[in-house]
Amino acid sequence: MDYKRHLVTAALPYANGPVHIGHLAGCYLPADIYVRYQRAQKRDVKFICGSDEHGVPITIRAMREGVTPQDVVDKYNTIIKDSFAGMGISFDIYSRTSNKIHQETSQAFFKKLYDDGAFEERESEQYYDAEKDVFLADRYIIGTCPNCANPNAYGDQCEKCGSTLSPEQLIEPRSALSNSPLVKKATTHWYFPLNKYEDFLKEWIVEGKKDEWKSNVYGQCKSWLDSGLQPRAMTRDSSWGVPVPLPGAKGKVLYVWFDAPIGYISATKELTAQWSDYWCKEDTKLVHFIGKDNIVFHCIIFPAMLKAHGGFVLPENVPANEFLNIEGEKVSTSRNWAVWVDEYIKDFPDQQDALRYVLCANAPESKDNDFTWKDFQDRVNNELSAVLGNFENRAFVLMHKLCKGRVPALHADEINDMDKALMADIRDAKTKVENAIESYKFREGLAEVIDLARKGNKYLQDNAPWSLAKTPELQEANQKRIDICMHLCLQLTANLAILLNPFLPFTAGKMCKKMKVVERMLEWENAGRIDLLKVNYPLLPPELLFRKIEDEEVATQVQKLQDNLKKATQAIVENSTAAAVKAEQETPLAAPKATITFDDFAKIDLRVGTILKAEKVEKADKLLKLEVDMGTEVRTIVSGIAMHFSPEEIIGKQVSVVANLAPRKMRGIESNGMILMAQNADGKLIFVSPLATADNGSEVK
Ligand code: B3M
Ligand code: ZN
Repeated sequence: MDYKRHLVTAALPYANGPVHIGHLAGCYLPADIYVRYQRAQKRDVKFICGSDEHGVPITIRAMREGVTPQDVVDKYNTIIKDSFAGMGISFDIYSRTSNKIHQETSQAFFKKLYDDGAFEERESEQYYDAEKDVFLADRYIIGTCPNCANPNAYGDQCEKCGSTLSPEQLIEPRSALSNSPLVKKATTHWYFPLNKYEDFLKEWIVEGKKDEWKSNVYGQCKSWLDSGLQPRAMTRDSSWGVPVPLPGAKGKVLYVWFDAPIGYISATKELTAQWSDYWCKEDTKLVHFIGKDNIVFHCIIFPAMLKAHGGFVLPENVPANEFLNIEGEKVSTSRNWAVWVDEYIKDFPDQQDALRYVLCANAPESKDNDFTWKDFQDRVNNELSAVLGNFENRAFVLMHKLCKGRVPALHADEINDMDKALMADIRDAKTKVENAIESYKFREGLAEVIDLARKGNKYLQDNAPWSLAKTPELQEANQKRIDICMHLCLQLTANLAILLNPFLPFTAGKMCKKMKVVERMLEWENAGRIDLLKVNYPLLPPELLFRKIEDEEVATQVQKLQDNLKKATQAIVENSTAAAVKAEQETPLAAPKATITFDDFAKIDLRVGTILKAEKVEKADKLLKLEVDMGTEVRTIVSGIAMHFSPEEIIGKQVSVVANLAPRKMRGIESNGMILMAQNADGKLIFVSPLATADNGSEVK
């Protein structure tokens, strides 16, 4: 299809905390690269984002900080917006879902579905705080843990023994808001029958997008659809959110995942009077950039909503990325295990492109990836600086030394095969980078640009113009060859600026300044040309594009991560409200896995065991060596939980063990089995333990 316009959205971050580099790598950076490329192609493109200011995550943060939800969103909206701007993420609009236009747009959307009879109204019993006159989300409910008698367990989890709970299991549940006992009360909500859209979704995704969407995205959608969709409540009992626009719906708001994606529409309205061209005309290419935890909402729920409403285009693609871990550990906001973008900007002023480079070169495009500060240093120093920066610098230095600071002539009649090969490389690079970006393979695109710089270095090395000018006489005799070589190197430099621009816009801008060309040169159609710089044109003196990252900087950052983790962990232990905030995301749903047969399941020998001993494994931060009583024997099991638990706190714990896992050596220790763990969205691990003491060695089935 020949698209007339492009509408690109990036997930609206919850305004309940700053953004970290995992957010950048997973969503905002690829979106920005894509959009900058489209702009360079002079295509009509709008880049939409904004803060997601509703939902439980916001109200919890407010409770934790002892302020109003409005205070929370005002604070973090500013921090997030500045972080994006600081990193050169070039949204056409960064809006907020608390804006009036969004309230109106999402209410009108809901009302249309309601009037069309698209919802099912259902009544259910839910916990209610009579004193505060509110229904309570699980995390606002406190009571005594049925397992360990901790009197301050939460409705979804006991912090003391780590067990996962539901409010029904708590003994004497009470409200975290008023401390008063809870009652059950009937409440009515509007459910969106996703099951009715299964056929439409199957045809559209399973049949239509198989070869187009990334396999991680397609696979998750297919799993959801294969396991069958259920009606989902699109309203909540809360005082924070977009009020349900129906008479008699007092105290009810739209479910945050109903209103948030509509935020893309509201923000477009705010941006341009032509918003409906972008949302309603079939020749718009709509692309949602998101992280993998948002796939179901963008590929299944929102499209079904758009379909039910009618009149909107559906996303052409949803290139979701996987997650970026930090130093081998999952990012955790509550444990403060993250590299925050606002802090990076403070710690590394003017180094935006260094981070953009590393996050793109190491982007979690098809699997979870790891960010380490050492790798950051290596990539900046050994790739960005040593390959690209070095080539550009040599071209400038030599041009000043051997060509009087001016662009020398090409002498087209005297070019040789090596020159021709380089010219072909310049032309080919355009197509390669273009194809990679158009198919959302940003790592590949960036690697092609670096590869072109590498070819430039090799060409310089092979031609060695400095050796042709060892004496004034020699230089005079060789000047033509020197000119050709430097001419091509400078044209290559100009090409690098164009190709780099979507990825590293700050660097491309600097290169333009040094070449004294206007930024219009960066238009994509100019890539591949070797007449971008005019002969005899004087260029500015050389100046390094990148600085090296020092060992001390790496050490400081690694230390900072450890210090943050320590402080946050202490705060969680000391302050029980902070603990309530563990799961700060609104229902991060892991996709169901493919169906297995009973026989598949029966192959796993699951047993209960008790941890008798636990000790750290030398030179392995993450590993604990455990001795586990399995009833008939004591097993050694090496488990990657050392960042989550101290050895002392887990001794005596009963756990579930995969007992017939093939032995594996880790750090020289043979591990005989695996301990089962639940993992929260924020990365926290919880033991999967029997609710009452079981015999060691008893089978779990
Ligand atoms: N705020 C979840 C998240 O930040 C959610 C995205 C909304 S996109 C419409 O991961
Ligand atoms: Zn407990």
